[in-house]
Amino acid sequence: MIKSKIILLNPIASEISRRKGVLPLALLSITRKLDPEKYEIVIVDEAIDNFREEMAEGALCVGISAMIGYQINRALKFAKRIRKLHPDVPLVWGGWHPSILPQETVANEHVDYVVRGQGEITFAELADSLRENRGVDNILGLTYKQDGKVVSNPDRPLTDPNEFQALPYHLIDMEKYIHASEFGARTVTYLSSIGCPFSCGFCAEQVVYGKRWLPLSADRVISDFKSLKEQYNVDSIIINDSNYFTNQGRALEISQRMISENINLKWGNANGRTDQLVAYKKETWQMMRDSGLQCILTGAETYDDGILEIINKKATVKDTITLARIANEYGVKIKFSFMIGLPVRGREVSLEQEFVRVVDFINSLYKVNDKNHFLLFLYTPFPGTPLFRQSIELGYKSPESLEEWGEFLEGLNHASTPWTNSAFAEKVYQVNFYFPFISNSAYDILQQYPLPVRLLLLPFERLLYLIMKHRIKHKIFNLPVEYHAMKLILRLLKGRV
Ligand code: B12
Ligand code: SF4
Repeated sequence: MIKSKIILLNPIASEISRRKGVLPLALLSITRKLDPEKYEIVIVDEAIDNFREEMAEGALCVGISAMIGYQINRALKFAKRIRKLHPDVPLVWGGWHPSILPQETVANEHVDYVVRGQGEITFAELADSLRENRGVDNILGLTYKQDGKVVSNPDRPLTDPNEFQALPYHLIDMEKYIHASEFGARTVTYLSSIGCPFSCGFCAEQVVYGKRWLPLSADRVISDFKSLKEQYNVDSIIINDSNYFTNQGRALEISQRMISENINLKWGNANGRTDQLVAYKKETWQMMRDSGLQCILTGAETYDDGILEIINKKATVKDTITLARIANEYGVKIKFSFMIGLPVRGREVSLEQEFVRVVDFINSLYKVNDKNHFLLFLYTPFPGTPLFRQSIELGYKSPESLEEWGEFLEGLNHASTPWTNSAFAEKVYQVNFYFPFISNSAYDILQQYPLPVRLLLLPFERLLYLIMKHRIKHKIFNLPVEYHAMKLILRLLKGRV
């Protein structure tokens, strides 16, 4: 049987994906229902590989993954180059942004099809239809152009991810992705569940996975961990799930089996909710810690229960404080993420006051465990979410075309809403920049850099710690000489670390 060539492109999503070799999990996933007898699959990851448009010569289609911001920008650049040289090769877009705004995405001349949401089956059906020259009107979850009009077929119900085979890692050069991290010398990323049953007002999860949470079974996770260890000798795993801890029974079983089956992997950055984690039993915390859990990522979001209600968080400030205490008891670090500048109607507290209160709250959490880590983001409205609609009502002007969505988020120190401004955005960015240095785990974080860079940074680490700690503690942010110097050094090092 003659094989049809399919090119799958992962444009870089930000400078982070370029540096750390984030696995192209989405592209690996969507190959799983393609018949290997019929298709030759080429995965091209911009962070690792050199894409040349000649590669698309004779391809059945090119699949492109896109999340909001920079990845769209890069995706469009590739799509334009391919279209120019191979105008007959269909361009199929998938991922978060096309799933949230499929009609607007397909309206672009460099997009022929949009695969909405979970892509495995829809993409395989589309590939079969293209190969056999069949129509696509019966393919669920597909949006496309027909006779100059945009057509959206009905949604595809979600498929239990346990029905899909393990990821075909052999399609990529894993050695290029295994990287040193704060958790180990050979770290990879992994996904153990899709979706999230909650509906926080700022989060796009509910739009793409409809408040469903579908986990891989403990059995499957353990078998995947074992094969990652055996085949690739990894020593640590970064969990990319949106909500790893939704089912306590599963989390406990995975940890118990990691211990009883001697898996010996460090794992971390798993996302969890404060309210769910504080309800976990002592036994589960112990097992998770003993199985190698290093660090949990959680959305604390704010210092105020009223704001938590506005954003439909369904968790309280008390949950945040309790989680900091519990995790500290078990020696697990927490990365607390906060956001500031939400679209609040009839705002009673000024942004400056909100800023001071957030920093005060963060200072109080440092006292619980000074190894904790914090992230502070200026709120950015994401399409499809309830707070996006509220932001529009409050005067926010959103990007409209795909090109504009690609420019969106350029530089995170950028104020996108009318109730913030660039000086305030810069201050938020400055504080966010300080956090890794003052977490008292800066040494662990430094481990991911090559030795020469570590040697260069280490002597300054303590000095920066003292200056930045003083600034955060007393909220003095003017004349930030060290901030600008560090930014300059990091810019110079970019591409070399
Ligand atoms: C790893 C990650 C990143 C990596 C990059 C990943 C990459 N692709 O290179 C980094 C760290 C760089 C990153 C950055 C950002 N990210 Co991010 N990220 C993730 C994370 C945690 C995992 C992505 C992943 O691999 N998922 C696993 C795969 C299997 O799932 P999937 O992507 O949904 O893929 C399925 C379908 O979407 C579809 N599909 C996907 N691609 C394609 C392509 C084709 C051709 C087809 C047919 C189908 C298809 O099929 C797949 C299998 O079913 C997700 C959360 C999550 N759980 O998914 C957030 C997530 C995607 N990120 C998000 C956000 C908001 C960001 C940032 C904007 C954050 C910020 N404030 O800076 C930045 C964007 C960069 C910028 N500043 O411009 C949002 C999405 C927002 C949106 N509307 O697009 C998510 C969903 C987090 C969230 N819950 O809010 N991110
Ligand atoms: S809990 Fe996290 S993933 Fe779930 S809706 Fe809220 S922010 Fe999104």
